Amino acid sequence: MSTLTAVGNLARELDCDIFCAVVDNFGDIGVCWRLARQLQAGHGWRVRLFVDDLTVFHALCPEVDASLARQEASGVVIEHWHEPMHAGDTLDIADVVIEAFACEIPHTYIAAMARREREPVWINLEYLSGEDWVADFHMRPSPHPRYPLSKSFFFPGIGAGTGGVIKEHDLDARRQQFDANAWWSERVGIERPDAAKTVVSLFAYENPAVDALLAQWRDGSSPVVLLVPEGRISGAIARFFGVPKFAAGTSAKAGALEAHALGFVEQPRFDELLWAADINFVRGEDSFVRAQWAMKPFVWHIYPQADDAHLPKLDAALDHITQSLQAPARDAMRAFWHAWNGAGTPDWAAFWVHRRELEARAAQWAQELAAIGDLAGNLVAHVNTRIGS
Ligand code: TRH
Repeated sequence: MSTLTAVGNLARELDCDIFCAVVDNFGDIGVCWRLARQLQAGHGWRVRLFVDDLTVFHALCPEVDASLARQEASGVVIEHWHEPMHAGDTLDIADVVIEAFACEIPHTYIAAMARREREPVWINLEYLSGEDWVADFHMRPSPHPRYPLSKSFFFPGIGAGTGGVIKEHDLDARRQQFDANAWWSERVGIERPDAAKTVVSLFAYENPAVDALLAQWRDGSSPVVLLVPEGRISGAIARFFGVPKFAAGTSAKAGALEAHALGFVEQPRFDELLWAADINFVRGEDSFVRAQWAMKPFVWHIYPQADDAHLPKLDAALDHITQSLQAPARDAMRAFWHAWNGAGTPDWAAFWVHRRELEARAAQWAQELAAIGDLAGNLVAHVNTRIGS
Protein backbone atom coordinates (compact mmCIF):
# COMPACT_ATOMS: atom_id res chain seq x y z
CA MET A 1 0.00 0.00 0.00
CA SER A 2 1.40 3.38 -0.94
CA THR A 3 0.32 6.64 0.67
CA LEU A 4 1.07 9.77 -1.28
CA THR A 5 1.54 12.85 0.84
CA ALA A 6 1.35 16.44 -0.34
CA VAL A 7 4.81 17.91 0.21
CA GLY A 8 4.70 21.59 -0.78
CA ASN A 9 2.58 21.43 -3.92
CA LEU A 10 3.84 17.97 -4.92
CA ALA A 11 2.13 14.68 -4.06
CA ARG A 12 4.80 12.05 -3.48
CA GLU A 13 5.96 9.21 -1.29
CA LEU A 14 7.81 10.34 1.79
CA ASP A 15 11.48 9.66 2.46
CA CYS A 16 12.38 8.51 5.94
CA ASP A 17 15.76 7.98 7.61
CA ILE A 18 15.88 5.85 10.75
CA PHE A 19 18.99 5.88 12.92
CA CYS A 20 19.54 2.85 15.17
CA ALA A 21 22.40 2.22 17.58
CA VAL A 22 22.48 -1.32 18.93
CA VAL A 23 22.99 -1.11 22.72
CA ASP A 24 22.87 -4.86 23.28
CA ASN A 25 20.68 -7.84 22.42
CA PHE A 26 18.29 -7.77 19.50
CA GLY A 27 15.56 -5.36 20.57
CA ASP A 28 16.96 -2.07 19.26
CA ILE A 29 17.41 -3.29 15.72
CA GLY A 30 14.44 -5.64 16.15
CA VAL A 31 12.05 -2.74 16.66
CA CYS A 32 13.71 -0.50 14.03
CA TRP A 33 13.75 -3.22 11.39
CA ARG A 34 10.11 -4.04 11.98
CA LEU A 35 9.16 -0.36 11.83
CA ALA A 36 11.24 0.24 8.68
CA ARG A 37 9.54 -2.62 6.87
CA GLN A 38 6.12 -1.51 7.94
CA LEU A 39 6.61 2.10 6.90
CA GLN A 40 7.85 0.84 3.55
CA ALA A 41 5.40 -1.99 2.89
CA GLY A 42 2.37 -0.65 4.74
CA HIS A 43 2.64 3.04 3.94
CA GLY A 44 4.79 3.28 0.82
CA TRP A 45 7.51 5.37 2.44
CA ARG A 46 11.04 5.21 1.03
CA VAL A 47 13.00 4.12 4.07
CA ARG A 48 16.72 4.19 4.75
CA LEU A 49 17.93 2.51 7.93
CA PHE A 50 21.26 3.44 9.51
CA VAL A 51 22.51 0.67 11.81
CA ASP A 52 25.81 0.55 13.65
CA ASP A 53 25.91 -3.24 14.14
CA LEU A 54 25.19 -5.28 11.04
CA THR A 55 26.23 -8.56 12.68
CA VAL A 56 23.31 -8.41 15.11
CA PHE A 57 21.09 -7.28 12.25
CA HIS A 58 22.22 -10.31 10.20
CA ALA A 59 20.77 -12.62 12.87
CA LEU A 60 17.31 -11.10 12.36
CA CYS A 61 17.67 -10.79 8.61
CA PRO A 62 20.18 -13.27 7.15
CA GLU A 63 19.99 -11.40 3.83
CA VAL A 64 21.95 -8.53 5.42
CA ASP A 65 25.64 -8.79 4.54
CA ALA A 66 27.66 -7.42 7.47
CA SER A 67 30.54 -6.47 5.15
CA LEU A 68 28.58 -4.03 3.00
CA ALA A 69 28.44 -0.28 3.54
CA ARG A 70 25.12 0.04 1.72
CA GLN A 71 22.59 -2.55 0.63
CA GLU A 72 18.88 -3.13 0.30
CA ALA A 73 16.64 -5.73 1.96
CA SER A 74 12.83 -6.02 1.87
CA GLY A 75 12.66 -2.71 0.01
CA VAL A 76 14.57 -0.84 2.74
CA VAL A 77 17.96 0.77 2.08
CA ILE A 78 20.41 -0.20 4.81
CA GLU A 79 23.48 1.89 5.58
CA HIS A 80 26.19 0.62 7.87
CA TRP A 81 26.46 3.46 10.37
CA HIS A 82 30.11 2.60 10.83
CA GLU A 83 31.17 5.64 12.79
CA PRO A 84 29.18 8.21 14.74
CA MET A 85 29.72 11.05 12.25
CA HIS A 86 28.83 8.96 9.21
CA ALA A 87 25.57 10.02 7.58
CA GLY A 88 25.60 8.08 4.33
CA ASP A 89 27.61 8.58 1.15
CA THR A 90 25.68 11.69 0.25
CA LEU A 91 24.20 14.02 2.81
CA ASP A 92 20.65 13.63 1.71
CA ILE A 93 18.12 14.71 4.33
CA ALA A 94 14.82 12.85 4.44
CA ASP A 95 11.33 14.28 4.99
CA VAL A 96 11.10 12.30 8.22
CA VAL A 97 14.06 11.60 10.49
CA ILE A 98 13.64 9.04 13.28
CA GLU A 99 16.29 8.67 15.94
CA ALA A 100 15.57 5.48 17.77
CA PHE A 101 15.92 5.23 21.52
CA ALA A 102 17.74 8.55 21.92
CA CYS A 103 20.73 7.54 19.82
CA GLU A 104 22.76 10.55 18.73
CA ILE A 105 22.42 11.31 15.06
CA PRO A 106 25.49 12.82 13.33
CA HIS A 107 26.02 16.56 13.86
CA THR A 108 26.64 17.04 10.15
CA TYR A 109 23.25 15.53 9.48
CA ILE A 110 21.52 17.77 12.06
CA ALA A 111 23.21 20.86 10.60
CA ALA A 112 22.00 19.83 7.14
CA MET A 113 18.49 19.29 8.52
CA ALA A 114 18.53 22.91 9.65
CA ARG A 115 19.63 24.07 6.18
CA ARG A 116 16.92 22.06 4.42
CA GLU A 117 14.37 24.22 2.65
CA ARG A 118 11.49 22.41 4.30
CA GLU A 119 12.07 21.43 7.92
CA PRO A 120 12.08 17.63 8.27
CA VAL A 121 9.79 16.00 10.81
CA TRP A 122 12.22 14.88 13.51
CA ILE A 123 11.05 12.11 15.80
CA ASN A 124 12.74 10.57 18.80
CA LEU A 125 11.29 7.08 19.09
CA GLU A 126 11.34 6.11 22.77
CA TYR A 127 11.33 2.71 24.47
CA LEU A 128 7.96 1.12 25.15
CA SER A 129 6.36 1.55 28.54
CA GLY A 130 2.87 0.86 29.85
CA GLU A 131 3.15 3.55 32.52
CA ASP A 132 0.44 6.23 32.73
CA TRP A 133 2.76 9.24 32.32
CA VAL A 134 3.61 8.09 28.79
CA ALA A 135 0.37 9.46 27.33
CA ASP A 136 1.15 12.94 28.74
CA PHE A 137 4.59 13.03 27.17
CA HIS A 138 3.74 11.39 23.86
CA MET A 139 4.39 13.73 20.92
CA ARG A 140 5.66 16.59 23.05
CA PRO A 141 7.92 18.84 20.99
CA SER A 142 11.37 19.87 22.11
CA PRO A 143 13.01 22.79 20.30
CA HIS A 144 16.69 22.35 19.40
CA PRO A 145 18.90 24.66 21.51
CA ARG A 146 20.87 25.97 18.49
CA TYR A 147 19.05 25.20 15.26
CA PRO A 148 15.56 26.16 14.08
CA LEU A 149 14.48 22.54 14.48
CA SER A 150 12.02 20.83 16.76
CA LYS A 151 12.07 17.20 17.75
CA SER A 152 8.97 15.29 18.90
CA PHE A 153 9.07 12.48 21.44
CA PHE A 154 7.12 9.51 20.18
CA PHE A 155 6.21 7.13 23.01
CA PRO A 156 5.11 3.63 22.13
CA GLY A 157 2.67 2.38 24.71
CA ILE A 158 -0.11 -0.02 25.54
CA GLY A 159 -2.52 2.56 26.94
CA ALA A 160 -4.85 5.09 25.32
CA GLY A 161 -3.22 8.30 24.08
CA THR A 162 0.19 6.72 23.45
CA GLY A 163 1.86 5.81 20.16
CA GLY A 164 0.75 2.18 20.42
CA VAL A 165 2.89 -0.76 19.32
CA ILE A 166 3.79 -2.12 15.92
CA LYS A 167 1.30 -4.43 14.25
CA GLU A 168 1.51 -5.40 10.61
CA HIS A 169 -1.72 -5.23 8.62
CA ASP A 170 -1.48 -8.90 7.64
CA LEU A 171 -0.43 -10.26 11.04
CA ASP A 172 -3.80 -11.68 12.11
CA ALA A 173 -4.32 -13.27 8.71
CA ARG A 174 -0.87 -14.89 8.87
CA ARG A 175 -1.62 -16.20 12.35
CA GLN A 176 -4.94 -17.65 11.26
CA GLN A 177 -3.32 -19.37 8.27
CA PHE A 178 -0.45 -20.79 10.32
CA ASP A 179 0.05 -24.50 9.65
CA ALA A 180 1.06 -25.84 13.06
CA ASN A 181 1.57 -29.44 11.90
CA ALA A 182 4.00 -28.39 9.17
CA TRP A 183 5.80 -26.08 11.60
CA TRP A 184 6.42 -28.86 14.16
CA SER A 185 7.85 -31.23 11.65
CA GLU A 186 10.02 -28.57 9.99
CA ARG A 187 11.29 -26.70 13.06
CA VAL A 188 11.27 -29.32 15.81
CA GLY A 189 11.41 -32.53 13.81
CA ILE A 190 8.56 -34.18 15.74
CA GLU A 191 4.81 -34.42 15.39
CA ARG A 192 2.71 -31.66 16.91
CA PRO A 193 2.10 -32.64 20.56
CA ASP A 194 -1.44 -33.60 21.48
CA ALA A 195 -3.61 -31.34 23.61
CA ALA A 196 -2.72 -33.17 26.82
CA LYS A 197 0.78 -31.66 26.64
CA THR A 198 1.42 -28.03 27.47
CA VAL A 199 3.76 -26.41 24.97
CA VAL A 200 5.95 -23.66 26.45
CA SER A 201 8.27 -21.38 24.49
CA LEU A 202 11.14 -19.87 26.46
CA PHE A 203 12.93 -16.75 25.23
CA ALA A 204 14.59 -15.12 28.22
CA TYR A 205 17.71 -13.63 29.73
CA GLU A 206 19.72 -15.61 32.28
CA ASN A 207 17.25 -16.16 35.10
CA PRO A 208 17.86 -17.63 38.55
CA ALA A 209 14.21 -18.74 38.70
CA VAL A 210 14.57 -21.11 35.76
CA ASP A 211 15.87 -24.08 37.78
CA ALA A 212 12.84 -24.10 40.08
CA LEU A 213 10.52 -23.90 37.12
CA LEU A 214 12.25 -26.68 35.19
CA ALA A 215 12.07 -28.87 38.29
CA GLN A 216 8.33 -28.17 38.66
CA TRP A 217 7.71 -29.11 35.03
CA ARG A 218 9.82 -32.26 35.41
CA ASP A 219 8.04 -33.35 38.57
CA GLY A 220 4.56 -32.20 37.54
CA SER A 221 1.60 -34.44 36.85
CA SER A 222 0.99 -33.20 33.29
CA PRO A 223 3.51 -33.30 30.45
CA VAL A 224 5.28 -30.16 29.28
CA VAL A 225 7.04 -29.66 25.93
CA LEU A 226 9.56 -26.85 26.17
CA LEU A 227 10.87 -25.01 23.10
CA VAL A 228 14.01 -22.95 23.69
CA PRO A 229 15.50 -20.70 21.01
CA GLU A 230 19.28 -20.71 21.38
CA GLY A 231 20.37 -17.79 23.49
CA ARG A 232 21.19 -16.44 26.89
CA ILE A 233 19.15 -19.00 28.85
CA SER A 234 20.46 -22.04 26.94
CA GLY A 235 23.37 -22.61 29.36
CA ALA A 236 20.98 -23.05 32.30
CA ILE A 237 18.87 -25.54 30.34
CA ALA A 238 21.98 -27.54 29.44
CA ARG A 239 23.08 -27.64 33.08
CA PHE A 240 19.64 -28.78 34.21
CA PHE A 241 19.65 -31.73 31.82
CA GLY A 242 23.36 -32.42 32.35
CA VAL A 243 24.30 -31.98 28.69
CA PRO A 244 27.29 -29.95 27.42
CA LYS A 245 25.18 -27.39 25.61
CA PHE A 246 21.63 -26.81 24.53
CA ALA A 247 22.27 -25.83 20.93
CA ALA A 248 19.77 -26.04 18.05
CA GLY A 249 18.85 -29.64 17.38
CA THR A 250 19.42 -30.79 20.99
CA SER A 251 16.54 -32.51 22.78
CA ALA A 252 16.37 -33.75 26.35
CA LYS A 253 13.86 -35.41 28.64
CA ALA A 254 13.43 -35.62 32.40
CA GLY A 255 10.24 -36.81 34.10
CA ALA A 256 7.22 -35.02 32.62
CA LEU A 257 9.42 -32.49 30.82
CA GLU A 258 10.82 -32.76 27.33
CA ALA A 259 12.79 -29.89 25.84
CA HIS A 260 13.95 -28.99 22.35
CA ALA A 261 16.47 -26.33 21.37
CA LEU A 262 15.66 -24.31 18.27
CA GLY A 263 17.91 -22.25 16.02
CA PHE A 264 17.46 -18.49 15.86
CA VAL A 265 15.22 -17.67 12.90
CA GLU A 266 14.75 -14.57 10.76
CA GLN A 267 12.44 -12.08 12.41
CA PRO A 268 9.27 -12.61 10.36
CA ARG A 269 9.32 -16.28 11.41
CA PHE A 270 9.68 -15.58 15.14
CA ASP A 271 5.90 -15.21 15.51
CA GLU A 272 5.41 -18.82 14.47
CA LEU A 273 7.07 -20.02 17.66
CA LEU A 274 4.58 -17.96 19.68
CA TRP A 275 1.65 -19.33 17.68
CA ALA A 276 2.86 -22.92 18.13
CA ALA A 277 3.08 -22.72 21.93
CA ASP A 278 0.34 -22.65 24.58
CA ILE A 279 2.24 -20.13 26.68
CA ASN A 280 5.17 -17.91 25.77
CA PHE A 281 8.01 -16.62 27.89
CA VAL A 282 9.28 -13.46 26.17
CA ARG A 283 11.62 -10.62 27.05
CA GLY A 284 12.77 -7.10 26.20
CA GLU A 285 10.45 -5.09 24.02
CA ASP A 286 9.73 -6.56 20.62
CA SER A 287 9.02 -10.17 21.66
CA PHE A 288 6.88 -8.78 24.52
CA VAL A 289 4.72 -7.06 21.90
CA ARG A 290 4.60 -10.08 19.61
CA ALA A 291 3.40 -12.27 22.51
CA GLN A 292 0.44 -9.95 22.95
CA TRP A 293 -0.52 -10.24 19.30
CA ALA A 294 -0.18 -14.05 19.53
CA MET A 295 -3.23 -13.99 21.84
CA LYS A 296 -1.76 -16.59 24.18
CA PRO A 297 -0.96 -16.32 27.88
CA PHE A 298 2.60 -15.09 28.31
CA VAL A 299 5.22 -14.21 30.90
CA TRP A 300 7.49 -11.22 30.46
CA HIS A 301 11.15 -11.14 31.43
CA ILE A 302 11.60 -7.38 31.35
CA TYR A 303 14.96 -5.86 30.36
CA PRO A 304 16.60 -5.10 33.73
CA GLN A 305 17.61 -1.49 34.32
CA ALA A 306 19.76 0.22 36.93
CA ASP A 307 18.06 1.00 40.27
CA ASP A 308 15.19 -1.35 39.41
CA ALA A 309 13.72 1.29 37.09
CA HIS A 310 12.13 -1.57 35.16
CA LEU A 311 9.88 -2.71 38.02
CA PRO A 312 7.26 0.07 37.71
CA LYS A 313 7.11 -0.77 33.99
CA LEU A 314 6.49 -4.40 34.79
CA ASP A 315 3.64 -3.49 37.15
CA ALA A 316 2.16 -1.01 34.69
CA ALA A 317 2.04 -3.73 32.03
CA LEU A 318 0.44 -6.12 34.51
CA ASP A 319 -2.20 -3.50 35.36
CA HIS A 320 -3.23 -3.30 31.71
CA ILE A 321 -3.02 -6.95 30.86
CA THR A 322 -4.66 -8.35 33.98
CA GLN A 323 -7.48 -5.82 33.97
CA SER A 324 -10.84 -7.65 34.01
CA LEU A 325 -9.31 -10.92 35.27
CA GLN A 326 -10.92 -12.34 38.41
CA ALA A 327 -8.84 -11.63 41.53
CA PRO A 328 -7.40 -15.18 41.94
CA ALA A 329 -6.13 -15.29 38.33
CA ARG A 330 -4.89 -11.71 38.49
CA ASP A 331 -2.99 -12.33 41.72
CA ALA A 332 -1.50 -15.55 40.40
CA MET A 333 -0.32 -13.88 37.20
CA ARG A 334 1.17 -10.97 39.11
CA ALA A 335 2.99 -13.30 41.51
CA PHE A 336 4.32 -15.44 38.66
CA TRP A 337 5.61 -12.46 36.63
CA HIS A 338 7.21 -11.01 39.76
CA ALA A 339 8.91 -14.30 40.53
CA TRP A 340 10.19 -14.56 36.97
CA ASN A 341 11.65 -11.09 37.43
CA GLY A 342 13.49 -11.76 40.67
CA ALA A 343 10.87 -11.47 43.44
CA GLY A 344 10.10 -14.88 44.89
CA THR A 345 9.94 -18.39 43.47
CA PRO A 346 7.62 -19.14 40.54
CA ASP A 347 4.76 -21.51 41.32
CA TRP A 348 3.73 -23.04 38.02
CA ALA A 349 0.75 -25.02 39.31
CA ALA A 350 -0.75 -21.99 41.11
CA PHE A 351 -0.39 -19.97 37.93
CA TRP A 352 -1.41 -22.46 35.25
CA VAL A 353 -4.53 -23.55 37.09
CA HIS A 354 -5.99 -20.32 35.65
CA ARG A 355 -5.05 -21.31 32.09
CA ARG A 356 -8.52 -20.98 30.54
CA GLU A 357 -9.16 -17.59 32.08
CA LEU A 358 -5.72 -16.38 31.02
CA GLU A 359 -6.35 -17.57 27.46
CA ALA A 360 -9.66 -15.74 27.25
CA ARG A 361 -8.07 -12.58 28.62
CA ALA A 362 -5.15 -12.79 26.17
CA ALA A 363 -7.56 -12.72 23.21
CA GLN A 364 -9.57 -9.90 24.75
CA TRP A 365 -6.45 -7.88 25.57
CA ALA A 366 -5.21 -8.06 21.97
CA GLN A 367 -8.49 -6.44 20.89
CA GLU A 368 -8.10 -3.68 23.46
CA LEU A 369 -4.51 -3.08 22.43
CA ALA A 370 -5.44 -2.90 18.76
CA ALA A 371 -7.97 -0.20 19.57
CA ILE A 372 -5.21 2.35 20.34
CA GLY A 373 -3.95 2.08 16.78
CA ASP A 374 -0.69 0.59 15.54
CA LEU A 375 2.56 2.45 15.97
CA ALA A 376 3.39 2.92 12.29
CA GLY A 377 -0.14 4.12 11.53
CA ASN A 378 -0.03 6.56 14.45
CA LEU A 379 3.38 7.81 13.33
CA VAL A 380 2.27 8.30 9.74
CA ALA A 381 -0.85 10.17 10.91
CA HIS A 382 1.31 12.50 12.99
CA VAL A 383 3.74 13.13 10.13
CA ASN A 384 0.88 13.84 7.76
CA THR A 385 -0.52 16.50 10.07
CA ARG A 386 2.94 18.09 10.29
CA ILE A 387 3.64 17.96 6.57
CA GLY A 388 0.08 18.73 5.60
CA SER A 389 -1.47 16.01 3.49
O1 TRH B 1 16.82 -8.94 22.49
P1 TRH B 1 16.03 -8.27 23.53
O2 TRH B 1 16.39 -8.58 24.90
O3 TRH B 1 16.11 -6.73 23.31
C1 TRH B 1 16.23 -5.78 24.34
C2 TRH B 1 15.01 -4.97 24.51
O4 TRH B 1 14.59 -4.40 23.31
C3 TRH B 1 15.28 -3.88 25.51
O5 TRH B 1 14.15 -3.07 25.65
C4 TRH B 1 16.42 -3.06 25.04
O6 TRH B 1 16.68 -2.06 25.93
C5 TRH B 1 17.59 -3.98 24.89
O7 TRH B 1 17.29 -4.98 23.96
C6 TRH B 1 18.81 -3.22 24.43
O8 TRH B 1 14.47 -8.64 23.36
P2 TRH B 1 13.40 -8.20 22.26
O9 TRH B 1 13.12 -6.75 22.34
O10 TRH B 1 12.30 -9.11 22.40
O11 TRH B 1 14.12 -8.47 20.88
C7 TRH B 1 14.37 -9.76 20.41
C8 TRH B 1 14.19 -9.77 18.91
O12 TRH B 1 14.70 -10.99 18.39
C9 TRH B 1 12.75 -9.67 18.47
O13 TRH B 1 12.64 -8.78 17.37
C10 TRH B 1 12.41 -11.07 18.00
C11 TRH B 1 13.75 -11.50 17.47
N1 TRH B 1 13.95 -12.95 17.31
C12 TRH B 1 14.08 -13.45 16.03
O14 TRH B 1 14.01 -12.70 15.05
N2 TRH B 1 14.30 -14.78 15.87
C13 TRH B 1 14.38 -15.64 16.92
O15 TRH B 1 14.57 -16.85 16.71
C14 TRH B 1 14.23 -15.10 18.23
C15 TRH B 1 14.28 -16.02 19.40
C16 TRH B 1 14.03 -13.76 18.39
